[in-house]
Amino acid sequence: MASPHQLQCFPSKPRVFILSDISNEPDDAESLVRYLLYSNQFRTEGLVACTSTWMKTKVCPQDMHKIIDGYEKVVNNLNAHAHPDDPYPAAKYLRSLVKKGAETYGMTAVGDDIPLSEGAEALLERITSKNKENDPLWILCWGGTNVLASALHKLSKTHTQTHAAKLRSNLRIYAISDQDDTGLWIRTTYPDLFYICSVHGWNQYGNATWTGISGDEWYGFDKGGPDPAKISSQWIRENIQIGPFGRTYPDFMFIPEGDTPTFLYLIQNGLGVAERPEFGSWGGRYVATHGGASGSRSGSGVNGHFSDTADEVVGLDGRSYKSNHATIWRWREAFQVDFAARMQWSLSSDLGRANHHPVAIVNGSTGPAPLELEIGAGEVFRLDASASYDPDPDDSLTFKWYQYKEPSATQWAVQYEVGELGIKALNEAGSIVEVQMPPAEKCCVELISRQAIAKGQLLHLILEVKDDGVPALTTYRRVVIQATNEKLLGGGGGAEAIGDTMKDVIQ
Ligand SMILES: [Ca+2]
Ligand SMILES: [Ca+2]
Repeated sequence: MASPHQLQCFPSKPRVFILSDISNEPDDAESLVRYLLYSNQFRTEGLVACTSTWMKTKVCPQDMHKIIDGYEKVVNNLNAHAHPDDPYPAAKYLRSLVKKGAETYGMTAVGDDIPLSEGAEALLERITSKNKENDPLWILCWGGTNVLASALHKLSKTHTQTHAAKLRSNLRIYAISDQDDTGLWIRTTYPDLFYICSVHGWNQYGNATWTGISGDEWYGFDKGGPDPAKISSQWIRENIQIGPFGRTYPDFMFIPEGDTPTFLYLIQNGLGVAERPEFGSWGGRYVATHGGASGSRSGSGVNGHFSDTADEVVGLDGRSYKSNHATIWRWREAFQVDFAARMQWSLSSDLGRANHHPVAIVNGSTGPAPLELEIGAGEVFRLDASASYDPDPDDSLTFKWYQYKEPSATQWAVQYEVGELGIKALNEAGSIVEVQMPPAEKCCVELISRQAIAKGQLLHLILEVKDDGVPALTTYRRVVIQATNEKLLGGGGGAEAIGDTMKDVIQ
């Protein structure tokens, strides 16, 4: 049987504050159920029931309480499957976080003479509270954003401009589209805010990245690509709506769990890097909407808005799909199975009766943060994940390495821009590989001028370590490789030569 000390652990935990229009339809309740199964890897600091365009005049905190009541019945079981350093929060603590947002629509809750709702007070308190490590506060917006808008308005009225900007620089927002009129107001009033949000015509959610979680059939995109099997009512009934906690997961009306990508984005599985939306994760991939360097940071004086981009993924039918939705549905099998495994934890405290995640170790390094390397263009290097292990003694592991090209690109035509990493397995298990860097002319030249540069592309290699437990779980490790080119090789033949060519034609 697994030793609890061998289980995955989380040395740091993102601070999370959730705003949810729970009970406008069943999907926020579903998302909260899933969220609580991951709550031992977060520091949850707020659960506020809010309005949205779908529910304009009431809020439903009582439905958060119902889910927490279900959670209370299983939290001891969940703790048996968690590393002793990372226990699940007590139900009593979670209940203390539940507050009401304004019971009014959008901007009618925002203004000099309008008192803050108790939810907005709680959020403002978290925004202004000292936190020793200065860790960012992630505000996950599952409905309208007037709780956030009113807190930010109050912040700017009660603090100097500089201090308010400094406090805003510590906020990270992931909003599920704009669901009232405050989203646009927030982004235009405080353009420095780090704000992940798909932007599209009002209520045109089929265009939004987040619908990639489960919306392909309902919205009719990418038909034939994503596998609908693990989002079907039957699969949910058999794998999720089980036991005292799973039974709090309601049947879906439109699509299940539209809001879940906000925290899939933060899950510490080794895939995503929260500060870098363009790197991609279970919660999708987003890029800065302004020009300039990728990885724009809140408070840096530039626009902090991140929005849609695309990944090219081979679908269920073997065809290639390139869409914003694919940045999420490409991971569906893994994140659904992960959810199902955790629901199994809620049923029993017996470690032998459920599966637990592999622990991925690459070149002696473990943990969810990426392994960062600097390697010269054209060079060959080795990655060794053979020390990876599974806490369940009977499980064996498989290793899959692949390049994630899109995060390295600065534009849509990834195939013309990003150099190829050659990957060769050095042992039968595939746990040790040799990696060949692209030549300097592919990874260390300016895109248009083709001038050689000393620091070129940031290349991304993903390792998936998968066990053979039931259901089979995956842990990732991202290797981020800065391509270097000290001797400035590989340049030439770029745009500066275009003028010469034209002259030739004229002569
Ligand atoms: Ca919602
Ligand atoms: Ca396992």
